Amino acid sequence: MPVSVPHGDHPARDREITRCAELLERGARFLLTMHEFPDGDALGSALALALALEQRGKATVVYSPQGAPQNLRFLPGANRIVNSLSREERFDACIACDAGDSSRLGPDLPQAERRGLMLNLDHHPRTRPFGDVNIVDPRAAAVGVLVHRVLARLGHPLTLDIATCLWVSLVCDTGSFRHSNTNPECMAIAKELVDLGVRPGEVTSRMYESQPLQRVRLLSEVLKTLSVGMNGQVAWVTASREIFDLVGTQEETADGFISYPRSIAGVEVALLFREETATHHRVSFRSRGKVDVGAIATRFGGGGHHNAAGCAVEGSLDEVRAIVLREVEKALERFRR
Ligand SMILES: [Mn+2]
Repeated sequence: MPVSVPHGDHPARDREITRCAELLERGARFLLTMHEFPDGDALGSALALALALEQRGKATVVYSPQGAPQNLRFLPGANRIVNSLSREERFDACIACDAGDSSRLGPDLPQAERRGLMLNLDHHPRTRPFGDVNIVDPRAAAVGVLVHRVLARLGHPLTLDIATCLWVSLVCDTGSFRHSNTNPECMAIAKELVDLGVRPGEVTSRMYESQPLQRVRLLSEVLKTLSVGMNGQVAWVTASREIFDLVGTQEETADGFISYPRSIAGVEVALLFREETATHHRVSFRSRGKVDVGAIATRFGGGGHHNAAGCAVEGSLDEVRAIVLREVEKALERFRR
């Protein structure tokens, strides 16, 4: 049963969706890519579009330098992801999903003359519209919602594989339909996807209940670093090189650990510090809503949303923690009565 879903009530945005659909119809060979260290939204939206394009007789290459994280390798099409591109590759168009910023696309992205037009599908509010066609809608809960709008415009029927990719995109960016971005459009699409045969319980089990033992061991070490400040309004954990070496695992194994400091009562801002090298640290932020952590991350050259953001900061672990926490403190002080 078809479900009525609003596809872009904004006229300019609606035009962009039509332009995007026309470009996809015209081209024969497409490059699909996304931000580095992709999450379920980046991968799910890119793979959904790639599967649909293949069904429409197009050739597609899906490029992600880090491939797919272990818990997302079940995604239909994930086995086709390439982590490098040769200099000879040519495309009619390139589609960037969930990029946030052009600087977050992989190093092998071909120059404009070889990659064709750039389609930018995004919902990051601060995204600089780097595409030739930009479908950027911060109200979209996930980029999967934008892919759904484009496929609806094309009149493309959703297969179970496409539906599964879109479902993962929605589940990832709404925190399994728990976060404040969960809106009627995303729920209407979710219903359509379940109608098509997606099994939410099975996807949950694959995404969140198939952890490698080492990840839980890493978590137990990282949680020992939990610190709280600003009268309990800020909580942070640190994944140092020492901890990664102790457990014998990589930085991406700590993906999602920020949900633990975030879950503490009274915490407005949660942070995860990840030591990549002694002088280079990745910082993830989550906000309960008061503080715009996207603005803080942007100040450090990163980016993101009001409630979820990230950046990389140079300096020792102690220095990075001090300067970042100082910015969070300043942001919170504005709300003090
Ligand atoms: Mn996203």
